[in-house]
Amino acid sequence: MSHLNLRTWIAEHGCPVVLDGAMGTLLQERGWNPPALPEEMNLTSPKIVRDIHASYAVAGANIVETNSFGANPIKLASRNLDGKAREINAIAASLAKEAAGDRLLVAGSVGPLGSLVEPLGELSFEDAVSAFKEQIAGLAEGGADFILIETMIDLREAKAAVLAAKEVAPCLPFVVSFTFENNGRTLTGTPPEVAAHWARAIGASAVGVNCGSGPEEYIAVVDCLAHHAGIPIFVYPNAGLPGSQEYWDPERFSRAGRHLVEAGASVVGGCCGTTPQHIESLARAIRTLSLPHIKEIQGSPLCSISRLGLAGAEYPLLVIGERINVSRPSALREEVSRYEWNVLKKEAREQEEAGAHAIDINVSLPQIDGSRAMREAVLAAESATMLPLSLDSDNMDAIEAGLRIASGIPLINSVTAKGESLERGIALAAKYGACLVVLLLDERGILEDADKRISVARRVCECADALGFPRKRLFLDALTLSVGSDDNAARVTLETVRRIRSLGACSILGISNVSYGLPQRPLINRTFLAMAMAAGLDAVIADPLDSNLMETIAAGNLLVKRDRGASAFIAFASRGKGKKEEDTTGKEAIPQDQMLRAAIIRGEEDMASSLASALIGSGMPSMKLIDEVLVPALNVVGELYECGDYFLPQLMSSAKAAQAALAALEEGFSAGEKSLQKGTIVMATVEGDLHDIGKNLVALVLRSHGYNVIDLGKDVPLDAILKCATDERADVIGLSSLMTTTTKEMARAVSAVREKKLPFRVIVGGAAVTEEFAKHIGADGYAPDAVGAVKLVEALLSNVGRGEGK
Ligand code: B1M
Repeated sequence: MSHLNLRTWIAEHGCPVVLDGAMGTLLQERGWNPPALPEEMNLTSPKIVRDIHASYAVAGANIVETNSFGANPIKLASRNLDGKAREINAIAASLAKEAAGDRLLVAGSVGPLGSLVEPLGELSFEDAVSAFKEQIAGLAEGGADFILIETMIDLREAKAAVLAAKEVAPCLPFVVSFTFENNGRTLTGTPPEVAAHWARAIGASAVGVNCGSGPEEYIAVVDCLAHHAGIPIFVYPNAGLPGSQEYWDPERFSRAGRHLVEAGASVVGGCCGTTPQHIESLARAIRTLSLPHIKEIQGSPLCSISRLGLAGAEYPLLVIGERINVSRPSALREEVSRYEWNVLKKEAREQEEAGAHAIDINVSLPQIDGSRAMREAVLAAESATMLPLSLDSDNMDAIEAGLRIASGIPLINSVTAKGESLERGIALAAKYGACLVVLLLDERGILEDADKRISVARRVCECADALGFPRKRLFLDALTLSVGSDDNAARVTLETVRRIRSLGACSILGISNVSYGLPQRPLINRTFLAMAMAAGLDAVIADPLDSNLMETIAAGNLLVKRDRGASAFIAFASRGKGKKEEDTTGKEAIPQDQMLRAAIIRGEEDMASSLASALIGSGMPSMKLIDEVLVPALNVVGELYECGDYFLPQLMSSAKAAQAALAALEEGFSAGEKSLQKGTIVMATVEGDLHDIGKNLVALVLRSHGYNVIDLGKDVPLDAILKCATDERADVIGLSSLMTTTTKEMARAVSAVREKKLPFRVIVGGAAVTEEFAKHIGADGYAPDAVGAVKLVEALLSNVGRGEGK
């Protein structure tokens, strides 16, 4: 196996490196036909694949990518080729290697699996890792020089691919490249700064951006990556937006390539729509430019899928919320002992709202499986908050279980400076791209003076250096002891904090111990915190719901010059004012319908379900609840998504909460005229469309009015709908669509029914459909909502002898 140092290779190249261009279009020109997968050509037409690589080499590419983008066992299964995944990848790599010779590098291409990973989709994280492992093992076997994990939109899926690479091909460097939308984020909400910090932390040799809507859109993305990555940047955009316009010609593409290098890219190539001509022109255009300087990174990063929190001298004190801790009896502890997570989610949400920058999770109870608990707790917390997580346990197996699944850069809390504990902590943090809290105590226990604690700190830093782990990702805990039992305790801690800065690591403290055994603890705690901030404290583990403490932090940041222009303090002060006004007027209980609305918007499934049941129980008519609470709440979610405040994960959480509320309504509806059998309706959301909440609702209400409704679900092909309607001798086909792109399926359905002279009426509805559209496609009717659908069906069926003659 190769021991390439990709960063050095790029640096020694002397000028920007040229990556090759698209493969699919060229394969299509030479005989590849879907539904066969392009990667099948590795088996059936190896010469064609090799020739394409060679044409890119001739064009001036310095790196060629294997024809293996979708050659993972999950995608290959659609062609019954999953058993050949390793072989197809090995051949892909060897074909590229043959064309590349010794002069060029071969990048082993690894694209998304084609199934979303939990919790966005059904695929388990470990199944994703296994699928990637098979692919990467093949690429390594065939001689790829490095692994290029590309077109990633979900940080968790990218992490599965990275872990697979580390586990099956530990000697191969890897690069992770993301696809960003025009709003500057991936579809799941990751911005470039998070992608950049995460890729570096998890050990990528470079971070990249590829595909997308064209080179110009990526200039700002590359600029942002360059500020945050600290590693080289790959960029290989499409030659314009696929489908919507003609692809760009080579000249225009290569001009944009120059701008991408100027923005900070070290490696430039092409994605969809690019050809050897584009690459030749690009190579000519960028060869004369200098390699961009790689900027030194500021701050120590923690991040979630969408938020970055930086710690360090230039940044506000990083507040890690401490409330999710089962060490004391509480409702949280009760729930955690049953692996239930409602209180945990609530605590996570409340701490985020109170201004925490990260959330600590301690769910270690002796009677439960620590690894399972940590894993489930991480997923639950991530569904409730957008903040990075701190995984708190003395059980390293539990920490590792959490680290595997956590997205972004979490914090490990904590290890000691004792040899084995420290080394395992650093190894875990390096493998999973985490930061690490190290308590400054060693085999001798807690040391009583600052000199001794700093000598431990120095040893920790040297150990990290020796293992190649950056000091920036160490959070050294100077240890807080009670001034009640030792009046020198706080001074020693503060002095230790002051001196940690010079070691290039971060300092961190939990503060509440300082007042143990004394009266007026909150006063002592926040005074101590203010003094620690003056001494240069970078991060604190504290209760963000303690408003006095948060006030001290806001003012402290301002006073120690960690709040430029006082903007954070002013924002904090105005928020506080609003809150106080709210507090005086908000004494009455919030009405349950408003709580349900909020629960759906926040994606609180259990809460939505119990509130919906309670509202129905208190006599609220189901339709009123749907029309006045559920639908408006989802409309707010849609608006939040549209304006970029929500991303796919939040959209999905809200959808699940709405479904839970709907399920709670179902019982009330089933008391309807179920037995009447007034006619048969086949319902479906059309092919390509995954929205089914509205369709489920229409089906529910029709059923409650005595119709026999056969619900085929979502994303249903037209053939299946027609077959079912025929088999079931349906009276009506009801189609739902929420995407402008999928309404054309409705037109196809109406045409098919008319052409085949089938005896069904077709009615349509859904947010993307209008009365005019229904008329235009010749549908038998349109309904704006569920009640409208019942009226429509009743009108349609009262005009004919229903079911007769069938
Ligand atoms: Co998506 N989504 N979504 N989404 N989603 C919309 C529809 C969107 C408008 C959001 C936005 O950008 N503002 C937008 C579509 C833009 C467009 O094409 N014009 C959108 C997008 C872009 C997407 C994705 C592409 C996001 C992405 O991946 N980047 C993706 C597409 C996936 C796909 O379908 N291929 C996607 C995914 C999802 C989730 C899976 C996360 C989730 C759906 C989960 C599920 O349904 N199981 C989701 C959700 C929840 C929404 C919003 C927020 C809410 C939809 C909803 O359930 N509304 C939605 C924004 C919005 O609508 N405000 C949005 C409540 C529901 C009761 O209303 O379905 O209209 P509705 O049904 C009504 C009436 O229309 C009528 O009766 C119902 C009751 O009054 N009705 C009928 C419905 N069907 C009928 C049939 C009839 C008669 C009446 O006769 C047969």
